[in-house]
Amino acid sequence: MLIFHNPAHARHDGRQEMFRGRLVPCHETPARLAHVMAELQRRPVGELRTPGDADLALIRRVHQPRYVDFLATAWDEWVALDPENAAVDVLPSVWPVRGFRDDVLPLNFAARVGLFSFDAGSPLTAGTWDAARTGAACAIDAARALLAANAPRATMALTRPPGHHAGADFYGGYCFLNNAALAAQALRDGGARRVAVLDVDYHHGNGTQSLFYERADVMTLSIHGDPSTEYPFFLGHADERGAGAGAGCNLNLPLPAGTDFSGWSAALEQALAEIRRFGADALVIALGVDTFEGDPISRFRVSSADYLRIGAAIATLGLPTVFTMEGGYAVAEVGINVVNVLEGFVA
Ligand code: OKP
Ligand code: ZN
Repeated sequence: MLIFHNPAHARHDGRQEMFRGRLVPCHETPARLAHVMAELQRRPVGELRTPGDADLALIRRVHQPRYVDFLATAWDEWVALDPENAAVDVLPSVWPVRGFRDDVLPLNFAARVGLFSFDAGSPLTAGTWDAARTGAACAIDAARALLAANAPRATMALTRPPGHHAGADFYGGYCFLNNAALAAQALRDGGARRVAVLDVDYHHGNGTQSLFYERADVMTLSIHGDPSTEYPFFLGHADERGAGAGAGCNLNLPLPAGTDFSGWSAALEQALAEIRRFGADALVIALGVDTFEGDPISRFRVSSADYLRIGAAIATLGLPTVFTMEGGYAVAEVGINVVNVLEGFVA
């Protein structure tokens, strides 16, 4: 297994996120990835690499160019408004909801922040663009490494910020560039005919779903907390099955809060059966370990040992596989849980 880790990840270090009317410390911290790196030192399940330069042309095909331009310049624009802004992160405060226009690009910076975001929980910081762009490079390189001669069976983009909530032209849910979608598109570009993206993070992968919703060449599947009660609330229901050419190519498996491994693994078996039926020739796993029983912001009951079984079950598909790192906020256990999935997969 080849693991592309993001040497710029710690440059994205949000100070605070909005929660119930207060600014609270961010859950999505550099320490998360440090714990995975430390666990990989103890249990080397793969070879570590750093990525090359990000393929901006590919990023601008998966995401809207005007959104990519916004991310690349947002911090400088923010500080240009007032030099004292450098001590504060960017958070949105106004959004174009139903009835507003989203086809005109506002000149006002705060208005553009709202246009391109969907929550106030995702601070944009001085290093966000560098971290996200380098993370995207990890995902693209991980996909391309899978298609090379003598390719390993699996690769990973070990990165943060995560990606699965980011859509064509919006960020949110701690995500800015959709690493799993970039990996899937790189696999398609490299010759994979049908790609499945299976999202096992606690939260529905709304960005990935929306990016491929009308496409028949990329199937998206997500196992997650029921959006009636769980973030991101406004997408992820079972009746969302894809549209147009992509009809039937999206599968959501929402589960109630409190679901334990027996309930969760039944959904996993259903997702794996769908991937076999679809005839995928490559797989992307959006790997969040916030399904863990000790996760501070999620409500499933998966144990550390269960992650070994999850990795082994995914491996039964026998597909070339790219893992992308998504959520997991029980910081002390995130390394053990991620490496357990990888160890279960390669065993
Ligand atoms: C990102 B990923 C907690 C509020 C929850 C958003 C959760 C984003 C999860 N105070 N805020 O899918 O792990
Ligand atoms: Zn999550």
